[in-house]
Amino acid sequence: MQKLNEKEIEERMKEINSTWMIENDFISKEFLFKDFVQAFAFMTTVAEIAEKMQHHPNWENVYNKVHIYLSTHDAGGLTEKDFLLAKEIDATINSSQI
Ligand code: H2B
Repeated sequence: MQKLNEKEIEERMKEINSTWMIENDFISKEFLFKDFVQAFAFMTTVAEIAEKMQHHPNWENVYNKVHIYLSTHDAGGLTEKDFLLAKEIDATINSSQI
């Protein structure tokens, strides 16, 4: 998969929710839930999506917070796949999130 250049990244950023941020070679977003169970349920859903896409997030979980960082390790930067996964992740969000 082809690494996106700066202009392509800017264009893709406009297509995803504005809560995603660029952090070095990653796009990142923090998700907040009612409690650990809700956060972990979300992570399970994202894990299933990631397996289907064969594209996996870097993430941190502290109690009710899940911080996701997306990048394409094989390409050494951001690719189309990261933006596709970001869209899929946002689509899973429901009332379990605060
Ligand atoms: N996930 C991410 N985020 N980046 C990758 O480059 C990547 C991946 N490569 N998941 C995939 C797995 C690759 O190693 C397998 C063979 O599809």
